[in-house]
Formats: sequence, C-alpha cells, structure tokens
Amino acid sequence: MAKYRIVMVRHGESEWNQLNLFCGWFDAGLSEKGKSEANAAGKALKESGYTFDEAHTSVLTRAQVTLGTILKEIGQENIPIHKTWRLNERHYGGLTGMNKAETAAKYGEEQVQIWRRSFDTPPPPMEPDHKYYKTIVEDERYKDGPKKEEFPMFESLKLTIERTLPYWNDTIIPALKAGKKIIIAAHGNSLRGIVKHLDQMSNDQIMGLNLPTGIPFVYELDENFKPVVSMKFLGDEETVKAAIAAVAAQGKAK
Ligand code: DG2
Repeated sequence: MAKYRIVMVRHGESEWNQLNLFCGWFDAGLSEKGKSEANAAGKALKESGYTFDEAHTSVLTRAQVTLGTILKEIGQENIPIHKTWRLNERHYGGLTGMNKAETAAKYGEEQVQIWRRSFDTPPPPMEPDHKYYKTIVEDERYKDGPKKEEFPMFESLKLTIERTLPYWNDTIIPALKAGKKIIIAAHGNSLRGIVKHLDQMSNDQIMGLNLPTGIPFVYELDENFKPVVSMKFLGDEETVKAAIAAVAAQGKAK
C-alpha cells in the first residue's frame, strides 16, 4: 500500500535546450516555450488537486523559475523552498555550450549517446580555459558548496547520483517520513538519478530513459520507499511520448 507520495518535474524547456546546447551547470533561463510548459505543469497539478508543504530545487534558474511558476499557479508561493546544488543538472564538463547535433556530426551519434546516456562514462573535463569555466566556478551561488575539492569539472550519471542521493536520503526521506507533501523541480539527469534509485533500474535500463521538460510525474511509495506507482506523468500519453522522443532525438546529427 502506498504510504508516501512525491511529485517531481524537470524544468520547462530552457533557452539552451531550445538551441540544443549541452547546458549542465551553465545557468540558462527558460525559453518562452519553457515558461508555457511551467504554466501548464502548474495547471495540471491544480486540476488534479495537488498541494505541497515544501519544495526542493537546484540552484539553477531554469529549475527555480519552473518551480516558482508552478507554485504561483497552484496558489502556494509561500511554502518553504529548499535550494541545493545537489539537485543541479549533471556537470557536462568540456561539452558545456556545444551543440548536441553538431557534436554528433563531428564525433558520431554513438559517442554523443555515450556522453549523454552512459551510466559511468563521463564527458571530457571542463578545462580552466573553457569559455564558461570562470562563470561557473566563480559563481557566488556556490559559496556554500560544493567544497572546492568536491567541485565537479565533469560528471557521469554515476557521479551525479553520488551527490544527489545523499540529499534524497538525508533530506527528502526524513521530510516524507514527517508527513510533508513534497515537490522537486530539477533537471533531466539529476532526476534520472533519483528515478534509477527508486525503480532500482540497471545501468543499462537507465540509458533508455529520457525525461521530458515541464511534465510533472508522481511516485507513490510504500513504507520502505519502494514504488507502488512509478513515474505517473500528469499529461496525456501521446504528448508525453512525443516529448520523450524529442529529448532522445537531440543527440542525432542533423
Ligand atoms: C540538459 C540535459 O539538462 O541534457 O544539460 O543539456 O535538464 O538542465 O536541460 P537540463 C543539459 P541531456 O542529458 O538530455 O543531453
């Protein structure tokens, strides 16, 4: 029997999703389409009668604006919002700012698929002469963490999970146990990490999972935090399918 329920949502389309650029820890804003997706996500939650006691998000604007838009739509702007780098997108290393289709044309679709979806093959590191190195490393939002020695220069999904799961275990689980109704607004890969953990997906299975932007999904969990209901999207099946296929196709050479 389900004892806990939690809603998760990948942010709406970002300006860099729209341009098909590897984004990672670069702080892209939402595109106009992304803003509408965030509104639609809020409406879907409202129509289904969802309310929350607290919200969790990354330190990146695209996730925070999506969350803010949703909370406004459901009339819950005043609930506590917890922001953590542990829910950030995976750090895309040296790929940050590169076009996914052009990268596929240059290095091959197979290599891009490995960089985007393999469990433990990381992208190349972000070197100090990278265009966005300073923008990210010197960003004030990281003054309270990660620690200098923990600050990533690249992340595989495995490494992303290693820094996201402590937040799930130490913050989200205790809050659920305390009876809090929670929404998490985060990113394609930080959420894939949580989903892999919850559904105990193998390293191969997780490679096939793409999360659409701006469509909330629900997990219902039993007393041991095992899913009774897994990844139930609040959207019609065809729309969700098409949105997932579009994400998968971003790594194709044009
Ligand atoms: C995307 C995910 O992250 O990219 O960093 O480019 O969720 O913050 O838009 P998000 C990025 P893929 O792993 O799907 O290529």
